[in-house]
Amino acid sequence: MNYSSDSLVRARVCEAAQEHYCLRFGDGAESDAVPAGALRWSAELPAVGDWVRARRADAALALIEGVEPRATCISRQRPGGGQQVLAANVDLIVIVMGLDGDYNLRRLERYLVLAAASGAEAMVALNKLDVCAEWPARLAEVRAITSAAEALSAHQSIAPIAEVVRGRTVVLLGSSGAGKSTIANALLGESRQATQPVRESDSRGRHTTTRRMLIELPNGGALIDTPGLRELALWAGQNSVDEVFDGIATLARKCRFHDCAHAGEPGCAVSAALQTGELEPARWASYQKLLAEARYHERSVDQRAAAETKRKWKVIHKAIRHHPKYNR
Ligand SMILES: Nc1nc2c(ncn2[C@@H]2O[C@H](COP(=O)(O)OP(=O)(O)OP(=O)(O)O)[C@@H](O)[C@H]2O)c(=O)[nH]1
Ligand SMILES: [Mg+2]
Ligand SMILES: [Zn+2]
Repeated sequence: MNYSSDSLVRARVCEAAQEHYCLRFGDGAESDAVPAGALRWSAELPAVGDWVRARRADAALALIEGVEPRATCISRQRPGGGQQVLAANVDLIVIVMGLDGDYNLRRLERYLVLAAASGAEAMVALNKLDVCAEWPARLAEVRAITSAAEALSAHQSIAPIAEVVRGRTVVLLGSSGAGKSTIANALLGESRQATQPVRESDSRGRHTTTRRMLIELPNGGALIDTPGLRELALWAGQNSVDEVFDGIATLARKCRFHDCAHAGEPGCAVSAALQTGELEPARWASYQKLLAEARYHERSVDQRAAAETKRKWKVIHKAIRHHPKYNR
């Protein structure tokens, strides 16, 4: 076997699911892959979009030896707790939301916070304008939350997003049935990804896409289609929330007391804005909810880090105690 370093090649992870990986190499070849021993025990397992160093054991299998540092990283809290990296090294996150029953500004805000924490740029694609006569009003509503938003019908034309996507690594995020795979197919110019009609009663999708997959785009760049997420617990700090709710964060700093709890204190700018209607109660509630979640996340990450440091030192101390030099 050849262990020389020049047999290590750079590759990109195009699929990552439970110990099974698929890599794409510079020459366009794809191969199944498994993490090498050392990597298997590290916390940082590769995610879709990662750049890795791999050794091609044979034509059918590669060994992943290391993961390159990530330029951006989209994470959520795994339903059972802990970090789940949804995609790495993404330039642009396209949050896809249907203009049918899927339309929900509060959920959109949650996606925006997740995007803000990732380091990637984000835009909103309001899909299915063909089934929603009041789409211009809804687009205006979304643009009041984030300026980077376009309305389109993936069945008619993807022109509104085709330009921003060109040449970059793009991930499509959104609920099941929002039309992510339909948009992916339109961008690819072929029906590669399976799609399925949504339930008529409530526009809910049928979780058609089951794996996150990176697909090369014909004009350069890459596209990651993802399964619709049922849950989206934040893996983000307070900064990301304040970034998305920029106006509210600024407003709250105008309260008379710097530690104002916005609960009826005199000179509270938030209460005043709620009273005049300048601040929508639902948006204020959404901000508070996400901020509380982000605070909780920050605390739990701190605790986890402290526990991890303690564990590491325990291992080191034990190793030192058992080292022959100290047992002479
Ligand atoms: N009317 C209309 N239907 C659309 C549009 N875009 C997608 N659809 C339909 O919406 C349904 C769901 O689309 P998919 O692309 O499968 O949705 P998805 O987001 O990939 O869903 P999951 O893979 O389950 O996460 C399909 O029947 C699509 O044909 C659109 O612009 N207008
Ligand atoms: Mg899909
Ligand atoms: Zn206040």
